Amino acid sequence: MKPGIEWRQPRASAENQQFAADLHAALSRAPKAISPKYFYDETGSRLFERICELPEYYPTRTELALLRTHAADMAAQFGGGVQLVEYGAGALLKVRLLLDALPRETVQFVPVDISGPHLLAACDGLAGDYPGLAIQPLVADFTRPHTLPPCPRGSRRVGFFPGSSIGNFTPAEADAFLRLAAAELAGGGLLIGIDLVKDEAVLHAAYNDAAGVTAAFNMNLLDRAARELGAEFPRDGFEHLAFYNPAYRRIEMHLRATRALDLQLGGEIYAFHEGETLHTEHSHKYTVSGFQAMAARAGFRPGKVWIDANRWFAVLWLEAGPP
Ligand code: AVJ
Repeated sequence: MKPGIEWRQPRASAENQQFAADLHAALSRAPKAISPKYFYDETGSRLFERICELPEYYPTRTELALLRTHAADMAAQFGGGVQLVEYGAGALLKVRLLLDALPRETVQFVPVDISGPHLLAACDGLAGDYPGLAIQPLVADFTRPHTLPPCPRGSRRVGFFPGSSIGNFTPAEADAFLRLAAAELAGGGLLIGIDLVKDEAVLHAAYNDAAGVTAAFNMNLLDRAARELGAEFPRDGFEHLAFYNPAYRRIEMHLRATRALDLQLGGEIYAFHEGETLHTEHSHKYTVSGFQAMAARAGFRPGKVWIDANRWFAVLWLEAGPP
């Protein structure tokens, strides 16, 4: 084998195979579209961390400021003992602000994430910084039926879903998630971060940063396909496209072919015509009342809301009715 092509050899893993199958399906449908979950390999996760620090990307710092300022008020909604369930736990940074406001011996923390190694590494870090905290990680896809550890006697279950991650869901998927959460959090509640509808220029800048980090993050979807699956395509034939679609109140991200080109994946050839896109993500924006109405339909009773002075981002407390 010639040196220089070896890196193209696919690493066979279950995750790889799922990516390959989903990418084939994505490229076969019209319009072409793939789940944003495939952004987040090592490289993509690092790029996302850089996005969170961009001057244009307001959601992360705005939500962190809300958590920092109002953690005690948020924790007061939880009541006494709490089984705190974080959906899509990731790096476990934001939850620390809540944990700092709760008496440690009254908390059982249950981070749920689909990526086992990442979750366990993050839990190790958390355990080191929060000695005595009960941590019960659960490796699972939280959008699908799963079984949480039993809620300790005398505690309420409280869900935590920060980051406007729910924005990646279609309204139907968001509704399904809220129904599932309302059922498993019955008698407790959900603390959720949502990105708000706002001036389009602010939204546009947040997904079209001057440094090009979001473009690289978007392009990593195809870069990853090249690295892991041996996909071949003219890399300079794709460009980052992100725009606000007011009809759906969402940012859409696409990779757009700047000319007619072919993408080769596992022996199949997928043709793109000039201007054709692969839809890689949507990021829905909500109004507080619109989101509360959707949550109410799913079985929650809307409670306190914390919003920044610009009204760019909100953290909502939602009470889950009795079982
Ligand atoms: C992690 C889904 C909340 O939609 O703003 C950031 C992902 N995409 N820049 C978002 C993202 C492009 C982010 N979420």
